[in-house]
Amino acid sequence: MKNFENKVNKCRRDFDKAVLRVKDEKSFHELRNLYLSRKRGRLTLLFKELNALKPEEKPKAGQLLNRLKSHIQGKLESRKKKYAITKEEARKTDITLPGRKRYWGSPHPVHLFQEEIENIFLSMGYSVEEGPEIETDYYNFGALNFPPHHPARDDWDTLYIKGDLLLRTHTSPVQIRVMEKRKPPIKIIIPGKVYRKETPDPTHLPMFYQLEGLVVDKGITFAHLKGTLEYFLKTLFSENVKMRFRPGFFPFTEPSAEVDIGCTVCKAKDEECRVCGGSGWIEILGSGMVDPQVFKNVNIDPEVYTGFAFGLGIDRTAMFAYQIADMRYFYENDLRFNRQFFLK
Ligand code: FA5
Repeated sequence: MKNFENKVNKCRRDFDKAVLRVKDEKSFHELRNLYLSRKRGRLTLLFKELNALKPEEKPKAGQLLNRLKSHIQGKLESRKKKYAITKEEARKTDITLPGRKRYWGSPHPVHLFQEEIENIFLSMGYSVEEGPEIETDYYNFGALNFPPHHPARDDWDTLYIKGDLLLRTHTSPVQIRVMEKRKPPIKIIIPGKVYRKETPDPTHLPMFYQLEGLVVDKGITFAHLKGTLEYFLKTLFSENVKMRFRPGFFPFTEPSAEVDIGCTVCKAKDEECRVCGGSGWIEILGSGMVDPQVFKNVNIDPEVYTGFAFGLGIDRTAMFAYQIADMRYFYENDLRFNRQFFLK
């Protein structure tokens, strides 16, 4: 009996090793025949040996063989499933398909547009300045001639942080910061993020980008302002861009003007245009001659120097340049939208 038990155990060990090599239908059938074939299978032969055992040994030996048989059948079955799955996966993989393209990161469309604008001004000899997004009441309002409680502040309502700290509502405070440090001639642009208490709609955002311009020197006139903006808009859009200066009010410029361009979305043809409201015009910037009081606030003599300034909405202008009907698309982070600009 001991001898028989040893043979059963060896058969099991041999099978366990061999079954790991079953990888396809052919090796499966070969192993199955080797162990379970009705005539010469190793298990069949062991069953035949039962006859040679003593009658009292037969029940235990029979049990051992039956256990080995279900072990072999079970393992063969699970092996079959495994290679069948592998085979199925191999069938599903189409190696002739083109590889998946990975997209590289890219600057945001508004930033790309900002660079385009900066390049035009750099070519005119301007330099780039920056300032903080968290400002004091003095730089955002006071030094720019907004007295406390003046109604002009209402249009620039923002988030107040603590004490007199607030999120800046425009890039104009950087004019003050630069003029405090540098004396004329000054010829700068100031791009940056600004914040306002606004309900988002197709042409308004609570966070957007502005680009400020400031030129201060002896003999600067409104004609310089007009010529500069005309050159800039023609270079950015086209020779045929329609533009108009409209009287406006800013506490820090006098006289002040707002600049509109002809609506590029409806081309003044849609009375219900969501962008221009049917007027055919859209405002893209505010501008004017630096108010003498602002010069006094930074110790520049207004009897000697004059200057002009302007503040352009970058997102708003990008919207018209790309003919996008809603500025909010820029910030929805929909890659299908953003990728259109990566290709440019
Ligand atoms: C100003 O912010 C002034 N600081 C501009 C200025 C600078 C005037 C220097 C004179 C001298 P205004 O609030 O109009 O002005 O904003 C300027 C431009 O920012 C607008 O013409 C528009 O293009 C853009 N803008 C204003 N509000 C929003 C908004 N909520 N969402 C997106 N763009 C806006």
